[in-house]
Amino acid sequence: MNFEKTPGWLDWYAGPSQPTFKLPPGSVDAHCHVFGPGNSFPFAPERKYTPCDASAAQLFALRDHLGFERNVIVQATCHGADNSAMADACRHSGGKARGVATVKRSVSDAELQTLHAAGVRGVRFNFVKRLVDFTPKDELMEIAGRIKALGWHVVIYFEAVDLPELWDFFTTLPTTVVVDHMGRPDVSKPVDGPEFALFMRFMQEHPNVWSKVSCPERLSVAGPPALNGERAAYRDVVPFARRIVETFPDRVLWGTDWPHPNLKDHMPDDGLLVDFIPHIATTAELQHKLLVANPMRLYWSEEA
Ligand code: 0GY
Repeated sequence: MNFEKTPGWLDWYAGPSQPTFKLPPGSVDAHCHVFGPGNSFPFAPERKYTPCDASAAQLFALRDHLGFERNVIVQATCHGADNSAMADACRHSGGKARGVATVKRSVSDAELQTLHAAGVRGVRFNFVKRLVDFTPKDELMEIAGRIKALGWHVVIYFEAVDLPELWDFFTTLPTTVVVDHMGRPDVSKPVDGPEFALFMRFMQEHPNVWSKVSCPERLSVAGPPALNGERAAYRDVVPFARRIVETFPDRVLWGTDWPHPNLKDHMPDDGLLVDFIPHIATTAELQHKLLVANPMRLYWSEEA
């Protein structure tokens, strides 16, 4: 079967630079994906984009290059609720990858057990309208109740403007709830403004809510640095991520988001992304929580 990549969608950045920041031993890249390869793991018919292939072997090579020890592989919408590529990558990781799946209400208990054995520890509910069609909330709540019994959590992905409408649903979820990419704040607005204050209140009032302080390359308006050797990229995102890390140090995660689906204007150098970390987690203690202690507690609780 042949898959035509979505026009304009860039391939991931080959040959990422060596980060200047040395990751603490045991660091986890807690948000990344595998795509296909499409010939082995076909993309979902209902997908909104067709990515380039990005295999588990390529992800594990990036992990080693950047200095991570483990990955959390998150099911992306282009694979729908067929978790085969993600689960296969987890199974072939030698225990160094966990997964976050997408499931439908029709998923059987046996299928959930198989995913658990592969390394899955969460499900993802996606509310970004350009990525998915609407799923009724009662269906999602039923799934949340079932996966809670397995000790899994729920990952939610949404745009900041949609938080007020989704608030009641999110705050009744019965599990740990992990927000992707800080709830996608508009970083051209003030960090002390009402939109980001609402997100901070969401975390403050709900101790089961965690946030990934990831994806500066997606959120930045300033963009990457000029190609002049400057490694301080995406600085307009720093105040937002740093505020979350310093206020909720025990409830934050970080990930590369490799291979960076749906980026059309530039493809980030993953080495530069790693060099973003010490700007948002400014002490060795905060870095250890963000990169090691927190993801280990959530995904490898038996070892943490
Ligand atoms: C991300 C972000 C995006 C895509 C997906 O599941 C997905 O397709 O999450 C996006 O387009 O913002 O986290 O990979």
